[in-house]
Amino acid sequence: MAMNSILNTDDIKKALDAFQAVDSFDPKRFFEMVGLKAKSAEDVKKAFHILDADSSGFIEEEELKFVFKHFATDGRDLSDKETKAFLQAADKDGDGKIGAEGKIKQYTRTAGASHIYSFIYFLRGHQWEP
Ligand SMILES: [Ca+2]
Repeated sequence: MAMNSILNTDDIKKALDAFQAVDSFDPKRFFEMVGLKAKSAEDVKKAFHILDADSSGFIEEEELKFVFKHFATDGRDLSDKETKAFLQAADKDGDGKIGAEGKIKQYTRTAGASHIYSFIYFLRGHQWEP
């Protein structure tokens, strides 16, 4: 599965072009531009699984670095600075990876859902509601 099966190819291209300059990456803006922010929980879940390349259930720092590669084979690597900023923006409980986050983890456990919803939370800025 590739991102272009979920997202519009033109949107992907526009977003990649917008953040072509090193240290210009804005993760929230990027995911908004590629159209992922407006996608259904089901599609965001698919995107999460693509970004979680080793299927660990988390998106780790190493996977964040290569986030553009999942959108285009010639996408540039993120700089260390961008990778750290990305991680900080989405890693609410500071465990060094994006996945089950503190309160959200508790909430999703109760709801019987999975950590993927913390990614949705990151994208949309509010709690995922079942
Ligand atoms: Ca992973």
